Amino acid sequence: MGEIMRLSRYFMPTLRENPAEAQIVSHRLMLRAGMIRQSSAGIYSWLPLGFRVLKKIENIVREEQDAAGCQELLMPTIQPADLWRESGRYDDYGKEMLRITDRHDRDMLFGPTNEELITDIFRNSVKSYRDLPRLLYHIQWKFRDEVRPRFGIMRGREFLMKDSYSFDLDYEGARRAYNKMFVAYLRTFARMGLKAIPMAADTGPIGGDLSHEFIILADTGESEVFCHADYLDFDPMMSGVDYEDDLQPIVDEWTRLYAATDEMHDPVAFAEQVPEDKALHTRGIEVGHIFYFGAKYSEAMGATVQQADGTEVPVEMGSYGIGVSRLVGAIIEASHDDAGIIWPEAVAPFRVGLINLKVDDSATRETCERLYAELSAKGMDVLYDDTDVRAGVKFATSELIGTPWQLVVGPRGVASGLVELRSRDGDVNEEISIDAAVTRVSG
Ligand code: 5CA
Repeated sequence: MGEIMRLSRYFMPTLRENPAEAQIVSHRLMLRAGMIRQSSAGIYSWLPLGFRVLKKIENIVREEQDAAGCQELLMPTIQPADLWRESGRYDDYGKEMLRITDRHDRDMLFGPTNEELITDIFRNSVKSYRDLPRLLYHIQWKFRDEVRPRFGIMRGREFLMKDSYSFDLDYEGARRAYNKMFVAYLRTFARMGLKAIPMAADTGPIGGDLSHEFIILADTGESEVFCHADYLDFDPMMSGVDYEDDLQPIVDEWTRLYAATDEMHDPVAFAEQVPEDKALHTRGIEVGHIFYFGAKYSEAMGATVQQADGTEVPVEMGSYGIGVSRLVGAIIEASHDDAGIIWPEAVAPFRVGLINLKVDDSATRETCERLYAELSAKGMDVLYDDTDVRAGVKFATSELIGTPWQLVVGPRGVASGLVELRSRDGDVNEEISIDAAVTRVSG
């Protein structure tokens, strides 16, 4: 067993009062739980508790990208302006791009996205159709000098994105890559306890003619959305999905019903296709966005491959983004109550909050340490509240930070071999033997 994660020594600066600057619940709770601190407008530090959640989300994204056959690499945050001059986006991007000059007076920029850089890597090393398809991704910080950074990390200026890029010989290949990402996204968000609905979307500065945004329904979301309510009953995990199969039927099923963001909304089609009692007109949070844009970048930047007959063609491309840091806020928007965050188990910073009600009692302390050791041995993340404060304060902190399980240990229970087990969602609240408790929370 490693070092015990003791709350008395853990850097988690919680706040009792609601911070005045936070307009939405996720921002309020992230500040109050000591997950993040703002360093300047739209730029945040991730404190230990927030960082744990960010890493868990990042890992789920990574596992699902890998499962879909996407390969991870890492591109830099700072890019040369010349690549963006080639694609024509250096001027198009306007004030949203953070422009930097190095000591040799070369124009650089902090990447808002990576289409140009990955196209440059590709064109320098891939020359033949035999080397296709390729599907690559990285998870890297981006910078967009947003006019109105707001809602904490939900619309930041610096934010963590997973971005994938596909390279194929023809439209059919590009469509296969698009479908792989479409299915991987459904699974990724479902694993985090989210219901993300793919919606027909505008392509904006990325460009192209086929695009879906993955949207979590939430009143505080920035996007206005219109969709068929039956999507909420679909099964996004699709266990047993084989990425080598034709995924078009799955994508067709998920795009059969009406779902569109504001920019793509067609009121006539919506009224025709969706019965009134199924029509959802609400708001949502965009957690992912996928694009097919064909030869937009490959043509401009000369990323061509030789075909079997010897002729050269620009590769067909798509790009696929997930807002990794935004997801932390989106999950909180979707899962909280008045007392605090209710983490889905897969992304919880700690699975168990172990609460010692009487820190100066040796039997209670020994029971806590034994529980800590047994849970850790089973691979459970445990935060041990060994602070010397009132029980009410401990419960409030525990509910604020939202660990899925709480194990409450006090001298009276310990004397009869019992601890109290509570689940954060309120479903479980019982006295249970110490051994049963370990099995129960690690099951
Ligand atoms: N190159 C494409 C796909 S890789 C791209 O940049 N797409 S994007 O602009 O839609 O961004 C991808 C995802 O990043 C979005 O779906 C959103 O979840 C997240 N995102 C975008 N802007 C911000 C921001 N200012 N703060 C936090 N997350 C953001």
